[in-house]
Amino acid sequence: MHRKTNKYLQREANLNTVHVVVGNEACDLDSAVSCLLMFHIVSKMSDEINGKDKSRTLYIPLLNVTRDQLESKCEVLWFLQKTLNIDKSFLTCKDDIDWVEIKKNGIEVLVTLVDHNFNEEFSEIGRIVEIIDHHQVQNPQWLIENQNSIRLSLDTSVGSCTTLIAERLFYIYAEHHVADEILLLIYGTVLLDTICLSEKAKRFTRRDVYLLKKLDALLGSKKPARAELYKQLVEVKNSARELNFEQLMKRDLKVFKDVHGIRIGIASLFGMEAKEALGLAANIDLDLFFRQNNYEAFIIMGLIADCDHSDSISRDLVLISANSRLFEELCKAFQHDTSKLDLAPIGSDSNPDPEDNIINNKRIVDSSSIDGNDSIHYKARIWLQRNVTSSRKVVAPLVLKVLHDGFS
Ligand SMILES: [Mn+2]
Repeated sequence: MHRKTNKYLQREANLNTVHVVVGNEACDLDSAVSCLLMFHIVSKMSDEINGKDKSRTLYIPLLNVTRDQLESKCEVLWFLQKTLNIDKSFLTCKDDIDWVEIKKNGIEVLVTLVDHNFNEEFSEIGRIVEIIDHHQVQNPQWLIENQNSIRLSLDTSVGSCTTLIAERLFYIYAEHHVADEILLLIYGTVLLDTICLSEKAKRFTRRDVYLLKKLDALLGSKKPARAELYKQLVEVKNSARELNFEQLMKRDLKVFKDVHGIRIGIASLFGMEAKEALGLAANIDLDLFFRQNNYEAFIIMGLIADCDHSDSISRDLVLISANSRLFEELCKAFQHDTSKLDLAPIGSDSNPDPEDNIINNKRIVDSSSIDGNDSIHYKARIWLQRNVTSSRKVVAPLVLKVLHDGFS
């Protein structure tokens, strides 16, 4: 049995319910902090509502990554340590829990999703009772079917899911009863997600701005210098530059799939161009990367932001696939006028098929069997993304639509 499952079950002998609060699979700072704050809120609310019965429900804040993957979430580990003095051994990861063991004795599992609104894995593990999120609805059909049993708080315009959860925290507690350490945790998370309220990136609404103002007032002399804290967080987030291509891609990754199990990964980079990452891809066995992860296509989103001086933001986008039909459909979707991306291809513009020769992973072609026709031919296309306000929240629905409409 897993160490943590064992510990939980021993501590709660009369357990009849486990309520797990789950963040999204990218496990970025917003997701991790949303998870911890929401855990605090639901367990606190339940104490007040259920009173004597509380000992029968166990609450677990669960980071939606394995312990191995947690290592690469540098800014999450750093900021939790810095603000709350929480060490990674206090955090619970996916592989710390053995759900079969927990459910053995008829224990019911309830699930709250934060910072995402669809989770196949946890729909099977338990019953989803609440969603609090700022992404586009990923599976509208499922949400409609379950709308009566799920409490839903969704605001897709807000920069940070933590903003929504902080508002609820302040609603439950008198504002001045929230510890400074928690206020700082919220502060940094919202700053990072809104790109320090950059006007150019426009990843915020009045709700985020209002929240930061409120935090300033509550923290008084302890309020952080925004640009400085933001810069620190970005530096830590990028501190693991020696990561190889696969580790780099996994740092902030979401995977989407269709009903047939076709998988497309979207990696989001911060402080690095997708073009640069593509350079790293040329040095690895790309086919192995695709096969091991079962990807049919892979997308990299780059972001360079300098909020210190010029408030300059640049974004680029890379698409890689060996499936030409899927490649074409995704290109069409991304390049369409309505995509909100405003893409300009980079590379050899004069070449009618610029994507053909960008990667062309030499190792695969060269090392293929005597019959060269068997080699898998990967195509890559790089664009400058002129609409810098569009993040993965914009790209993901386009990808899902291509998957949903079917491309083969
Ligand atoms: Mn988020």
